[in-house]
Amino acid sequence: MLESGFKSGFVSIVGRTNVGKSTLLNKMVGQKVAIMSDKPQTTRHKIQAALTGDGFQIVFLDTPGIHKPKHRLGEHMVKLALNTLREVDMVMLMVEAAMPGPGDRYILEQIKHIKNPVMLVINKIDLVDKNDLLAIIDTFQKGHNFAEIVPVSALNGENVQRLPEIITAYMPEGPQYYPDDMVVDRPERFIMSEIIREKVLHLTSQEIPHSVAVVVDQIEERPNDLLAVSATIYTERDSQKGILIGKGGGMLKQVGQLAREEIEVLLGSHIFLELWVKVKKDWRNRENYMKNFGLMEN
Ligand SMILES: Nc1nc2c(ncn2[C@@H]2O[C@H](COP(=O)(O)OP(=O)(O)OP(=O)(O)O)[C@@H](O)[C@H]2O)c(=O)[nH]1
Ligand SMILES: [Mg+2]
Repeated sequence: MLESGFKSGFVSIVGRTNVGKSTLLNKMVGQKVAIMSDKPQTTRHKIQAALTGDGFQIVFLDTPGIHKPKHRLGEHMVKLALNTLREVDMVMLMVEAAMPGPGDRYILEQIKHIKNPVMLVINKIDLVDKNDLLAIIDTFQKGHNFAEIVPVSALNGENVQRLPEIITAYMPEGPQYYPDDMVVDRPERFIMSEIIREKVLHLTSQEIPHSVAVVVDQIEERPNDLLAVSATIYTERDSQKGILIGKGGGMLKQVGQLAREEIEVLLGSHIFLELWVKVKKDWRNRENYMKNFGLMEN
């Protein structure tokens, strides 16, 4: 329904990997809709989440971090992110509070011809002192004609509450795209698989976080409000499978326990979580696997 005066639109959050895009999105919409980690290339999908307020609705797009891809999956992720630039009413370019590097310059080049407003969000200001921040703002300002520049800390929330009002000023009049009670465009099955992947990212290192995909195979309702969930963690090599299972199954147990606890809070039901680990060699270069794992559209 188009109410007169109602403002709405789409805002894509883009930037290098690990700058804090998903952390900011979660903070803005007030719930965890996207997983976060200190490992690069955490986000693999384009996730939409709505922030609805009095007279406005902003639909944010969380996107994979822009990086130099080393395989087909990476290429696809970067394309997903860059393709949003022209789909949205406003671009939110996120950088870290540091002098621009080659990665930032590449992205500035990509947004050069964007007609819609681009807002620069300088994140992680909790890590720099104010004088350095002024020099950083000054340098970025010379790199593009930004509609707005807002320094924030997505982690501690500094300045985050100012964003909706600033963004809404740039939104056109439009309909409410999402109902009031709908925040994220992804089903529970997707969110469960992401939570499991997040626990793997937190508990493992080096190549393992990147080589993992998670698919929820089955969700079955059992008596007494119990949900039995069965999921498979795919990885690329036998050695990685060994590490993921761990000594005496210890690693898998830890992943399962942390994921189960979070899914239980999310769904408010008791969860019986069964995890499997399988090897699909070189899956990140094979589109049929990427499609099967829900990482690419058919
Ligand atoms: N100190 C500090 N750390 C932050 C802040 N925002 C995010 N982080 C941390 O930065 C890391 C990356 O955060 P994510 O939100 O996963 O980053 P992302 O940009 O979505 O990363 P990709 O999905 O890989 O592109 C995590 O360890 C966060 O806790 C911040 O404001 N301050
Ligand atoms: Mg992310």
